[in-house]
Amino acid sequence: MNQAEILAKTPRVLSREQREFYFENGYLLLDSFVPRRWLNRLRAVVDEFIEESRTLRESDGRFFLEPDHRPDAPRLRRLMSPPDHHPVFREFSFEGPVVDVAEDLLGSGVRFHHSKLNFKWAGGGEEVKWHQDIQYWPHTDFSPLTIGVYLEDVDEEMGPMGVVPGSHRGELFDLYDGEDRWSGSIRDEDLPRAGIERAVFLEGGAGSVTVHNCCAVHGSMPNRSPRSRPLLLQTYAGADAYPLLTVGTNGAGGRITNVHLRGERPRWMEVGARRMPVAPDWSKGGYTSIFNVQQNEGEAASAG
Ligand SMILES: O=C(O)CCC(=O)C(=O)O
Repeated sequence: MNQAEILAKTPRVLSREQREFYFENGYLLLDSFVPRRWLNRLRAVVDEFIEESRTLRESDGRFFLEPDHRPDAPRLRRLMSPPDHHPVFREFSFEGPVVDVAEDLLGSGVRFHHSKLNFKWAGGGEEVKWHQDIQYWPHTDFSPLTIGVYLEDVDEEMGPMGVVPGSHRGELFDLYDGEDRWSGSIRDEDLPRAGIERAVFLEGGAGSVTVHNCCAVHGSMPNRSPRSRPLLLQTYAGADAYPLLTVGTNGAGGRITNVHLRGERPRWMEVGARRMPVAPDWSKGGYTSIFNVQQNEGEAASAG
């Protein structure tokens, strides 16, 4: 869907100015957007996970720990794919108020791609170097966006999300280093072209929401404060944007990925500037063979 088509739709929660700001700048900040009721539920679950992490000595499939994590002093980098691990996270990512934000910015259809909870722990939680996201999980278009929710108040000392305004319309940088290894960050020699001196750091009270487009240059400083900065991130794409398998982290995220949440499931996609009708999604089963389909035999033949 193009921007004019998106703007022509009646929004659920965002004003026209907010939508136009996002299209122009590639990011948005919604101060204290998530209601207290939701925040309390999310924080209670996060506390359970922090308690559970005390038993761990090293990172596992769920938790990424900082090197000096200890049972009596947990230090977490990230909880991977929260919706895989707790129904409250799943409910939030699939039905929470952030899905309305995604719909207002993407148009009629919304597909959930993945989620993660970055803790940026008190007293040294690490920086996230300048990067763009689309190189990590390429899609058939550039609609994907990531919506972050600060679970606590976040000020300048705590390493808030920083975004370079307008960078989503600029260069897509090489995230390999000079020796052809994936570094996941923009090379030092390319940074002068990335405009990071213009970066805007998105501070906000608990429940504030950050949105950044998959092409926006973004990153964050270390957390130098004595307070942790839990940021719950979820990525959504337009329903007609498809993740490209066999590149990046597509397919390697969580168990729950590529869930169609809102709008009609499109019967077509656009690739290489050509529009083509596509078969239903049988990736989770139900397909038998071309013979069954063409002879219209059995339920599977008409699945989808
Ligand atoms: O946690 C942050 O400050 C930034 C996170 C981010 O950009 C990422 O995980 O891709």
